[in-house]
Amino acid sequence: MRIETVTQELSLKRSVDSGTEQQRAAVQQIIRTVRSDGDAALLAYTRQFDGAELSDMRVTPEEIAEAYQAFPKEMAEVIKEAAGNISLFHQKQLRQTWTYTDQNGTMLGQKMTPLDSAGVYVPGGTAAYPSSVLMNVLPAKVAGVKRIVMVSPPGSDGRLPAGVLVAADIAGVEEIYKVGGAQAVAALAYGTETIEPVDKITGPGNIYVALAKREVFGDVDIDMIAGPSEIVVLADETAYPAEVAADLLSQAEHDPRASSVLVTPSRKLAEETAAEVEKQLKSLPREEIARKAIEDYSAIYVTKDMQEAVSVVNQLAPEHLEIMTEGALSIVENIRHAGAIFIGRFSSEPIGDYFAGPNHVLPTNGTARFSSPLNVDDFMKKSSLIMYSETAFRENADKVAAFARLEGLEAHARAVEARKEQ
Ligand code: HSO
Ligand code: ZN
Repeated sequence: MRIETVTQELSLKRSVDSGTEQQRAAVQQIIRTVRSDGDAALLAYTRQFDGAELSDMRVTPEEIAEAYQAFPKEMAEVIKEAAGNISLFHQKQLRQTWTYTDQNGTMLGQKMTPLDSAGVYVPGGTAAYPSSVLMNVLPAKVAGVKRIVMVSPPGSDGRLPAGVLVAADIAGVEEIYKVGGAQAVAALAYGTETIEPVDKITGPGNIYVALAKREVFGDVDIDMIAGPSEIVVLADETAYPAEVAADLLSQAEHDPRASSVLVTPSRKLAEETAAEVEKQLKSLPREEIARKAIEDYSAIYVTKDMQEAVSVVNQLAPEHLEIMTEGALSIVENIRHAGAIFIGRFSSEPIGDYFAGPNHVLPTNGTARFSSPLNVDDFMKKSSLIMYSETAFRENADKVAAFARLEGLEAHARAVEARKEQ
């Protein structure tokens, strides 16, 4: 693993895939076809892209029962426990409607309403993570979204993975369709004979899914477009190299373009961690993926002190930050940009990926500078409430009418004055 002394510019590259012109055109074509041909288009694309011959995309209660049969009982229990932790954490985020009344008797406020419906995309293949099902569905559940739809591309046998179905059932999803890719996004956005449209689409996917989400945005809401996973470990000489290396590799194994970074003022830790990464890589089942991520998108930065290390972290604005230093908690106040902050030796990132409760859908690629983890607010909207009292109205009507005339909007001014006369 590359060790560098921090100078002015950080050399780290991160990867954003914004797709080619050709991919964009293909996605637009798929969306058009789904809009015109509905279910027939979905079934044809599923045959073409997933090699599955379906007559109905709906997942039946029998399929859910079969999934439970095929899935280890004790793992279903673990998923249930994780779901409980995730729900509890997200309940804390729930905002209530609020109002206040001033001494003039005017009432102002903000009314919270869950979205009517949300669609969750679950990728196929090896990235069909039951944990991501929980992380996308449960905030919507806690928000009070009534209709939650899940879509996912079937294997060539026409089935979805048992773990995904079990997680969806535990999270309370009642509508699941075996369809993926840009065609699934189009169906969620515009509807077909079988699939009613939704108000918001969340969940990760390949480049076609990402491009399709961008395309339908505006007609429906979408979540962020996630890039490859990233971890930054901020550590000093008190950290254990074997643990730091294991954590770096835990995210490197996600994607050949994942980014794992150690920032430390300790050259000794840097060198020992680099050696550990090499050693541990050799025994990983996903060695090839992790090695690419480590070679191409990862680095160890040695800084002159902890203050410089913190400044590097803020520059990186990582998706995940682990702090393994003396007095780790006291460093948190100096961290300005990170999607999730894991504090201390026992908060290894996978604890958060699966179980602790906070969401694992986080801003990547430096977007933690301005965005937040997926949360309950993403599935709710606010309406402002204005109930002006007569006293307040009479006191302020002239000011408002004058403001309207300043903007050349006479009808606005008269709407106010119409009431003044009575
Ligand atoms: N670290 C990933 C989430 C994940 N990890 C799912 C395992 N499964 C992005 O936060
Ligand atoms: Zn992970």
